[in-house]
Amino acid sequence: MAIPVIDFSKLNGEERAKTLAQIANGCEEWGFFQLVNHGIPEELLERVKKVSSECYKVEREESFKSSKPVKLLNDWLENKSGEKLENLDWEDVFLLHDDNEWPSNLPGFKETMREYRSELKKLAEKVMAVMDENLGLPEGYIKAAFNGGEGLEKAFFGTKISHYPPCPHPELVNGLRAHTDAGGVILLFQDDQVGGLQILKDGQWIDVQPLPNSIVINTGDQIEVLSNGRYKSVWHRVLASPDGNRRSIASFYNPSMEATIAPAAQLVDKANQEVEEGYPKFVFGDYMSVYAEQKFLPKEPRFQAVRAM
Ligand SMILES: O=C(O)CCC(=O)C(=O)O
Ligand SMILES: [Fe+2]
Repeated sequence: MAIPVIDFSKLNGEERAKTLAQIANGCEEWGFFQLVNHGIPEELLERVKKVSSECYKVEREESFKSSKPVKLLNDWLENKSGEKLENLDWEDVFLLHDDNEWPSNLPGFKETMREYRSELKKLAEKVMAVMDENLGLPEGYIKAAFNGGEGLEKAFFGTKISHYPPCPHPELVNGLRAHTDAGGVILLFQDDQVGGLQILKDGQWIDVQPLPNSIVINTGDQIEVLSNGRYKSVWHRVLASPDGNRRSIASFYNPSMEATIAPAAQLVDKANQEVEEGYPKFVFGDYMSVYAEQKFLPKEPRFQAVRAM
């Protein structure tokens, strides 16, 4: 079993209807799918791989050796206390967004990542427009919902560069613990060779197979709420591996912290609304406060907690 691979270029031709249906199926049945022929130039993707790997080697690899996961694993091995190291991720992470200080001084890093982020943001908006269409919402609905509205902060587009260095004891620790993503639409550019990302599908963990230069799309908790449960955010995790340094670059199109998120009125069945307690309506910043404490737990208590806020 493998997650769907969809040719995004077919959206603009005779196979548009079929491609829309494939994306609808990816959203409804999987929560994860891979796009090929997505329009991001290969040459740019090659540069992104090069600068992010160089950045890790030159600026980060050495300090990973004295990082928290390495220390905790070593302590554990000395003391042999407890079971698996449950509260730990074997990863090196840093974040890029529009107005951050650039975390790397490497030649070409800033220019390349700026260009990449601008392309990915456009791709995210195209994917969101497809979701609007598939859900029967007016064009631009999701984007507008993620923008805070007049006078409020705009939607947030962030990029997280992760490396999962080789781990001497992958049976004791996760690369990244299982979770669903908090935000909107996530676009992942994962390693060509080193796997490890898995999603939970019908009770089974299945691999998100590496496919060079594809972009993996998944939907977060906010798309689940907005779509009134049509598109569920799906559990995923990254396994640590004994060899290979896995690179992954996740970009997320999230609501503004000030945006109010609720199921789209068009998708709420009025007849059932009175008997069933559906998804809550809340301010995204409040959701993130809950998520910060409960990221690795099921999402339902998070929905309950923001309902009560
Ligand atoms: O590194 C990956 O492949 C997945 C990262 C992820 O799930 C996340 O950042 O939320
Ligand atoms: Fe995630």
